Amino acid sequence: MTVAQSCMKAKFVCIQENLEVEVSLEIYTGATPNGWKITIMMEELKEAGVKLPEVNYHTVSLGGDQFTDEYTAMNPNQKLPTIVHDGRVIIESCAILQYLGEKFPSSLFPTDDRRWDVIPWLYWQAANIGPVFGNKLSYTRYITDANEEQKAHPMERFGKEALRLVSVLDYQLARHSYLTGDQYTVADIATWCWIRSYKWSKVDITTKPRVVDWVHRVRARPGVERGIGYGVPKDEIDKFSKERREQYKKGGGSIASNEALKSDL
Ligand SMILES: N[C@@H](CCC(=O)N[C@@H](CS)C(=O)NCC(=O)O)C(=O)O
Repeated sequence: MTVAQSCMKAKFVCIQENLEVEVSLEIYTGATPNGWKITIMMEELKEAGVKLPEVNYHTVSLGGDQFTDEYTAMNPNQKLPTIVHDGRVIIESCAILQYLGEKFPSSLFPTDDRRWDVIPWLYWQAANIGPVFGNKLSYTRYITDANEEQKAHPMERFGKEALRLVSVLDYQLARHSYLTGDQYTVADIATWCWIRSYKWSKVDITTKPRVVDWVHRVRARPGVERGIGYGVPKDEIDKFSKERREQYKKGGGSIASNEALKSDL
């Protein structure tokens, strides 16, 4: 189904809401750390026994789907993921996690005052882990339009900051078994999606055994196993093949290059 067709579908079911037809949940995502946050969340909700509406996945290929007029109308930030539910479009992966947590209650997102244990850490992920690990990854693997000398300063800066953030995570894990307490929540999902690929971004978390242990504990969850399988062959979930490394490098390189940076829509 094209983006336009699925938008129409979402609208159609909403119009029928008065007739008590179940509203579907349209998920626009892809095989990337921000994309997997949502596919993991959906699988975790299933694991939690939550009753979900009909869910339709639409893969956003970062070769250009994010820049089409239809996608931009939903997500003017032109990034994945995006969801459409009940006539509402939600952008930003962490806002989507919160939305799903509130709409489909489970232990993944407290609905009482304890949600304030979780929300600040979702913001922390969005404002720190994502951008810093994303930049570290870009300079480590993707950027081809800068030489080693030009890359040295941002590499050091984002590398140091990434390690500092890992030590913040370690501090939290010294006090309880998950990021925000003894309960696994959406904040763990959001943060884990970036930390788990520490080898790809070359951020050495191995000096923090508690963090390594948390990476393994989260990875062992059946919902996580299924969620990170979105868009990836089963035997490449934890280790990219040579071909996939090349494919990610090429795709990442063209997204990360200065040539690709637009200053306007
Ligand atoms: N803050 C956004 C970041 C989303 C983001 O950067 N998504 C990447 C994939 S992981 C993307 O769509 N990149 C495409 C591009 O930059 O053109 C969120 O959390 O949703």
